[in-house]
Amino acid sequence: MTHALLVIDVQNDFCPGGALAVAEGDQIVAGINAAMGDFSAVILTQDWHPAGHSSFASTHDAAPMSMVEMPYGPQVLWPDHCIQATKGAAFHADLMTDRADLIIRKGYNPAIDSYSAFFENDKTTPTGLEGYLRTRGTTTLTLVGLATDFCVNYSAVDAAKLGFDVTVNMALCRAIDFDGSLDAAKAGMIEAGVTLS
Ligand code: VGL
Ligand code: ZN
Repeated sequence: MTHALLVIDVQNDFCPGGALAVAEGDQIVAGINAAMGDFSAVILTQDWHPAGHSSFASTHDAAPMSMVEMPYGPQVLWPDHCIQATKGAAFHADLMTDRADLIIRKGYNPAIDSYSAFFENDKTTPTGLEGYLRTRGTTTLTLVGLATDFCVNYSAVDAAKLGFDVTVNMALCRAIDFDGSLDAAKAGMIEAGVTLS
């Protein structure tokens, strides 16, 4: 049985000074590094968008944080962030990336955003992470990272729906907290059977 640590999007653009900065996003890095030793697998996710991605407000000549209706449902329009191979898409310099068994990228499809590490925002296109975890015998997951209310939330809920035993270590997450999103995310995770610790 493998208990994996899933580290969500600890990237420069989500840290102070980044394009989609999460308050105190950098303050979880040391704690995440320290936690890695407690797990039999460490997996990092990396938000990885092509320039002109459909989730960018600039692509739609719209205001950042406005909403748009996509074929797969409502989508928040974000500032340009985590563009492939830029400094903003790189992991925070202090994150212990050497310890990772797998780095899984998401959001590379120009037409579909991907908050979850398991499925794109159409809720059907898989990233392949489920198969990776199952073939490694993983039953239990602990999630940490950025942002609590978007990519951590969507990943945790999908993982629980897929039947994994899921805990989110809230002390090692930070939130965007936009328009009530953090409270909604917490309620949704609990509803899905995720343990918030
Ligand atoms: C994220 C918004 C857009 C996240 C990624 O990592 O939570 N949020 N892309
Ligand atoms: Zn993104």
